[in-house]
Amino acid sequence: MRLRKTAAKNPPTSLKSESLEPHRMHSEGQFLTTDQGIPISETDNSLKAGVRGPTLLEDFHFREKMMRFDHERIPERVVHARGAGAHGYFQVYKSLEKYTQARFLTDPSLRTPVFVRFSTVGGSRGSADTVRDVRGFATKFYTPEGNFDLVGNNMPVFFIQDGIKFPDFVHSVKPEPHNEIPQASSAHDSLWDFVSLVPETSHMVMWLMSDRAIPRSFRMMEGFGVHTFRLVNAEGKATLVKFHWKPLLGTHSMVWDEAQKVSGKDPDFHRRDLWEAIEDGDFPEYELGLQLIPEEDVLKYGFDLLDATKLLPEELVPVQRVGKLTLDRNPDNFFAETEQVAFCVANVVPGIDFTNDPLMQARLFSYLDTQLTRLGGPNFAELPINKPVAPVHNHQQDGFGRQTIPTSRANYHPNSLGGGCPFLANPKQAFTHLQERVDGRKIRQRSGSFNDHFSQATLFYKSLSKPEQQHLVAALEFEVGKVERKEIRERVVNQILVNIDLDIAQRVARAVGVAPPKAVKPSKAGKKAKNAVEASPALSLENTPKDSIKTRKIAALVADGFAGKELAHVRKTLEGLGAMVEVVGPTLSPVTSMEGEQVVPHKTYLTASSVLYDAVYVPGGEKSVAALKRVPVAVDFVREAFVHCKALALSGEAGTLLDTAGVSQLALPPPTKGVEGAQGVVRSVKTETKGFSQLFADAIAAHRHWAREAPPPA
Ligand code: HDD
Repeated sequence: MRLRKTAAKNPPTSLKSESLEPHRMHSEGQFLTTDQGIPISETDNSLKAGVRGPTLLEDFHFREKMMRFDHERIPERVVHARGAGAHGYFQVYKSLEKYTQARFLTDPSLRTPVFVRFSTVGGSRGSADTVRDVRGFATKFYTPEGNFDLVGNNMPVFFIQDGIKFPDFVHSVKPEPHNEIPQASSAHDSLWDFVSLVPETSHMVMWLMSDRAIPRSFRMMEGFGVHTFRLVNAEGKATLVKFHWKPLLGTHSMVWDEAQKVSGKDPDFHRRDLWEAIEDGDFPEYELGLQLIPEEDVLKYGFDLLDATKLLPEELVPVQRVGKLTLDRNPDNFFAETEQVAFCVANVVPGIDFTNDPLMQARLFSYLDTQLTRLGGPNFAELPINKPVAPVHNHQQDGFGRQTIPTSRANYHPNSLGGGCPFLANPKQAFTHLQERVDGRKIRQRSGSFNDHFSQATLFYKSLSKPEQQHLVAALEFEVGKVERKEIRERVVNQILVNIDLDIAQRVARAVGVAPPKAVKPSKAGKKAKNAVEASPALSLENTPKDSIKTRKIAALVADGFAGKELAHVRKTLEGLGAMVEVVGPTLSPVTSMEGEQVVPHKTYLTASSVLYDAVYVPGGEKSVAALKRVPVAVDFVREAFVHCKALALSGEAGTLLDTAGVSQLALPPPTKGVEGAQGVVRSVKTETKGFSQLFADAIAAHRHWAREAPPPA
């Protein structure tokens, strides 16, 4: 078993965490009681009339225990039901008072407590983590001026332009209503039916088919506020803003085959990864990035900044990194914190304001409304995890589950009985809605500036590296290939894909049994606007930082007779660089090295799997390698690491495992002297070769080695 670096809970680092302390139940050294505090000395037998007689109604302990159990479940979130949360803090680097009066963005000495919840969108609470989906990235800032919720995703755009279509979109992507199939998957008829009929989904669908939809970790994921918001300074001047989160570990993804296997091997993969990193003291960090745009530039870039299906390329307006978010404490209780946290896009503080993005406007209603059902009434803001650290005083009252005990007789405004309290805040400190001039007729119509649905879908595709493009096409072939109705497949190809890229359309058409289109048809949805950039390198994962192996997990595969000194050396180098090495052996009993030393494996070939690691290492040792070759699941480690393009280090005799795994024909020829690392496979002629560990570390830092990927079928 792996011992975590910090056995005890991290100390509460923030004001919010301290504010939760009175609500925590610490039961160490305490006896059992009922909810009424009555001591209980027997809880295994109900109260009966005779040892073989009926249970008695007066058994209040039984009744309470059963009643509480019967009502443990609450409705799961209608979307984003599966998630994982963490506490932390945010600190701005320098004052942004030029743009905003929000204190958490103007006071660099302030550590603002936060709670973050990451999620998938379509699956139920118990679904797997590594499905192809958008990831939610919702942050609650407990600022001195009240709660600010930045409820974003790991993709910068959205499927639809107007929130009134949200129920339609969500119905189409969720399991189909007649048989509740499939769980947590977009690869089915109703989603693609919707997509084929609603071209505004095109851009986001490209993101959903890209590697961004199968992140390696929540810790290695970007976040986006998606909409254009406003920052407002003390003089009332507004600046348009797009919010970004940039993970300091870089943005990294899995491959589809791996993600599907992880769903079975460890459905909690992302949740566990986040939890363990925080327990280990490897606190996830993200920088807050801002794209600041003058109000008058709202239409400058060939699209409308109020249209949530568009992104603003970083090459046009750079992302300024203004502060850092650190997640440093796991929740004490999943339900009380992660499940009960209630985010709301309408939770803004003075200095931040909305825009007329019709998707955002709908969200301002939906998030408040949904909690009434989910959290059982209007008092959810009083739940400990939702309660602001800023003082709360108002005339709201009563309702199910009220926690606060107002002490004043005056429950209305204005009043004299309560001395006029709570009195109105000074307008300079209060939230003041931006006095935007609005002039228009009531009309159910979309602005013409929202009409171009394809240019940015093309821009996204063109910005990807060749391997990313190949993954995206393969994802389309998989998803559309699962659609049963041919007319839907035809519409996806002929109404959507052909307008994005002819080559994509033709390749997908062939894969899904549809006649390949010949030329790009003019889009019915509107004329293509000219993009201000041809490609945006910032959108490709190829260009993410790849300079560290911090927190990466490496499996060291051993059997009796492995090269012990070599393993110790490689481990020391990798762990010194911040990676985690787990020894994987035949059983959990000690394994003996060729030098006679014993090592206790962390996992076995059965309990671990290549897909759960970033890289695989097999030390030399004739006897050990021969034993590994006899165990198919051990050989699978090498085969899968190779096929998934992960760093692979095989020293001495271990190099021959590539033959056993059946991938040697895809690998470069073995080295004839010393050590060699090509395409992420590091091999040496003998064990204990100089430079072996460092070459391996470099290969792990590169994340994946796509040159090894099998070429697409001709
Ligand atoms: Fe939403 C949850 C993100 C559009 C309605 N949404 C939810 C969560 C995230 C997002 C991260 C989970 C929050 C949590 O962890 O508790 N949603 C987005 C983004 C969108 C978006 C980035 C587009 C830019 N959402 C959107 C629209 C509507 C909703 C247009 C409705 C008009 N979203 C909801 C919801 C949820 C929700 C139904 C489910 C549970 C909840 O709010 O608290 O109200």
